[in-house]
Amino acid sequence: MAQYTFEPFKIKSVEAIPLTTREEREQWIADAGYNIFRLPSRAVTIDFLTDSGTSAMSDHQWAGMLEGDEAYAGSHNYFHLQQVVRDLFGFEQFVPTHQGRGAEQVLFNVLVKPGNIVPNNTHFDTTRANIEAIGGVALDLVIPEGLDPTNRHPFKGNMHLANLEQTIERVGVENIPLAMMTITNNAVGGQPVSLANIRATKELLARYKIPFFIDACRYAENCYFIQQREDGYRHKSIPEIAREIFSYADGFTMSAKKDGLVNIGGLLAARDPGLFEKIQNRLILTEGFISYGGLARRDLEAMARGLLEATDEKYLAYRIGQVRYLAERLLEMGIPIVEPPGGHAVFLDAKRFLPHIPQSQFPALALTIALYLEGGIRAVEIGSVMFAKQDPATGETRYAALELVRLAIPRRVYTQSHLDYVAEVIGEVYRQREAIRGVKIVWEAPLLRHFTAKFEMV
Ligand code: P70
Repeated sequence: MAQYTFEPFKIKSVEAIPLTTREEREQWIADAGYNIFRLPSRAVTIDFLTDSGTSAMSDHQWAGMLEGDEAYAGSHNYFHLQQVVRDLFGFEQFVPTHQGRGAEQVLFNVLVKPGNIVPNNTHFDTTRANIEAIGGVALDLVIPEGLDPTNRHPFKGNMHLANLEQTIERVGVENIPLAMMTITNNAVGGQPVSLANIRATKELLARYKIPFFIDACRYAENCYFIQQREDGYRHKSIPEIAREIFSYADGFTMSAKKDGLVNIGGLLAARDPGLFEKIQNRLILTEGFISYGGLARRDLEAMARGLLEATDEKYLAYRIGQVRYLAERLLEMGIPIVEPPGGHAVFLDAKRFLPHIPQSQFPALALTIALYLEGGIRAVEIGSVMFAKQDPATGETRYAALELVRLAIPRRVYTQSHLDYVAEVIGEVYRQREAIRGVKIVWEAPLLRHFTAKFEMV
């Protein structure tokens, strides 16, 4: 039987969970055009849509909110955040942003030109879209193990270094304004990247003088995996590992809605003074002044405190343990998932779960709908609705490499019995899997279509 690492906190405030009937859910999901993003949260019993901005803040963070000094410029909460960014990441120059994509938008607008290429281990949806919106090309270069759901490589998020070098040689340094590394690698299953791989990526890029940026939203979870799995790090603390990771970076973007343990907020940091000046100017134009970046100052205080709390080893052991617990319960029932489980979510492998549904009928979305209908669980499709592309030359559809359903677990929100309920619901859906039908798109937006598209059952 799977082991559970108990919560290193007790509950001070509670929020009621909506309970619904199957008839109600059938109505809700049809009204939502079969898109779980269109469901009102009062129709959802267990909300595993995302771990982003959905965490529970601590009493210490809430107390900090009351200490928000709502000055437009130079609030003391900004200086507290500056101290934390310096201590944790070793960066002197940073700006707050309203969330991760705010940082991406500012960075790419000052660095990326149409036709430029931006390699990454794997871009997530908004990073890719913000590069493409400028006319750039977002390139995914994860190692092949990362695309094999059953391969138990300990660092499946790693960058494919040979492919990165070949890419640089092929397209030319002048066409690559920066390269990125997403830790953990969300799109392939919340999989970690090793410190050896981060160091080697930096060394390779440094030889070509290409700036190296980290997409840092789940960096603390990545640090925990390094501590547990990588030779030489067993006795290093999480902040020590973080300092080493970021010592290799020329800058980073971060959605603090993940390992910042806040409901809203982000960060953008860069070492180069010339670049940082451009960042500040763009930030003032689009996000806000440099000492608040689109956030209330109370939000900066919550972020400063949350960033520190997320590096606590007892918290991380519970956090990663919770994801592993759900994964093991599903594996005990023979349910196909991405193995080993990653840091923030369990990913169901829809290609193996629903082999009778072709990719043209979006098996991962079909499974997402089935989970909602069976138990009011809201998961998210990370497959061809999110990532399929039209080949510009032939007009043919290139489907996503993986068809996954992500069960993203909000931090410090759900307990073991919630996870047991989720496992039972998925077990029931698995028993009835042959009856699940595919879906087709009836309406879609030109960019980031997954958020708003409407579907019909085939
Ligand atoms: C998620 C959300 C956000 C994200 C990320 C990485 C590696 C940047 C960002 C942008 C997005 C999402 C997906 C499905 C449902 C809801 C939300 N990821 N880099 O859940 O950050 O959202 O703050 O602008 O994962 O993975 P932000």
